[in-house]
Amino acid sequence: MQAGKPILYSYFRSSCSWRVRIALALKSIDYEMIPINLIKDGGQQFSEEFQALNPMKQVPALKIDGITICQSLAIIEYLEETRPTPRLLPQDPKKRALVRMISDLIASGIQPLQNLSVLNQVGQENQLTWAQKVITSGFNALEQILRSTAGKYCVGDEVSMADLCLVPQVANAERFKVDFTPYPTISHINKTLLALEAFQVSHPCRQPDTPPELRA
Ligand SMILES: N[C@@H](CCC(=O)N[C@@H](CS)C(=O)NCC(=O)O)C(=O)O
Repeated sequence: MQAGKPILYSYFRSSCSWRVRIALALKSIDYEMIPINLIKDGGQQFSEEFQALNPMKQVPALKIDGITICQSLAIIEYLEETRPTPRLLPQDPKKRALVRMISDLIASGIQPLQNLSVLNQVGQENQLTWAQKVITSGFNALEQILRSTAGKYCVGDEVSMADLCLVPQVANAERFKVDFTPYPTISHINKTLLALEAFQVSHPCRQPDTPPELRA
């Protein structure tokens, strides 16, 4: 088994990488970051070296405890099982199911439809309309669900994996200029979460690979 710090392969703007950065921050796990620039050099995710780590050619990937884990939710679940404090999945099985349901809604039902490789397929002139359409469709469902599950956060009053998915997806929606008027619950939870330190230190505007013009 490998000793030493975990290594996160991340891109500042990647919403899936941000999910994991929040988990690492909440659980106070010290780590090294290796930036993978998804644009530069035609996309560093396509390099042979990176493909050896993640054959899906996507970030994030986390080297930890002698293994490499890809897929942000699998990474978060591993961190949860090996470093359980603070909890990101509620103890109650019903709440746990709701957290996984919301996480999957975003991670399977929204983000993959508007990721970089899909946007490249739909063509430059259609990208904005396409991204708005898929995010709006997902957010319409999410807003309705959150009205019954939310307290302070997505499910009740404890920060959970669902919140780690929500905030980065809202940032994507903002980048694509989605109208938030129909989403008061999503907006309110997002604002509450962004006030927490773990969400701030992991924010795309504060990463080692954030370009100077996007730093805040
Ligand atoms: N299901 C994966 C999705 C990973 C993913 O889509 N990563 C994006 C950045 S958020 C990526 O690396 N895209 C590169 C590309 O599309 O070429 C996860 O949750 O980790």
